[in-house]
Amino acid sequence: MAGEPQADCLFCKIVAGDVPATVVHETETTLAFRDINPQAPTHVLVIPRAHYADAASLAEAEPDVAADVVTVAGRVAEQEGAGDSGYRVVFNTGAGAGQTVFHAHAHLLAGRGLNWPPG
Ligand code: IU
Repeated sequence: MAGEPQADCLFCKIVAGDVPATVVHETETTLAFRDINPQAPTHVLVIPRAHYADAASLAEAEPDVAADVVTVAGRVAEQEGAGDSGYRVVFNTGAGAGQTVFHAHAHLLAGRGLNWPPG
């Protein structure tokens, strides 16, 4: 069923506490933890606790939770000292765009100059 944990999903296992992660922020609906392969001094993943394959599916089914993900990204950016210098929030969607984990997640990147357009 939509939103239910998936047995083969890495991020569902992190939500369940079955796989360790360095958690930096938690809410009733979201979890934020450090990416294991950081691409910037601050690289945090913000995920909904509920399982949806990508950000658009999450937003369609649970728009309030999608908003929570973006709000938490901003809070963590502040917490990491990036509120003034700026930060980037990215939702890779689909394998062609670099999505490798099919549980919706925002990448929060900060702490260095960020070029545009991204690669
Ligand atoms: P992507 O947008 O689906 O490619 O992002 C998945 C991210 O999950 C990627 O940046 C990985 O480094 C990260 N990650 C992680 O933090 N912990 C893990 O155990 C695994 C991947 I596997």
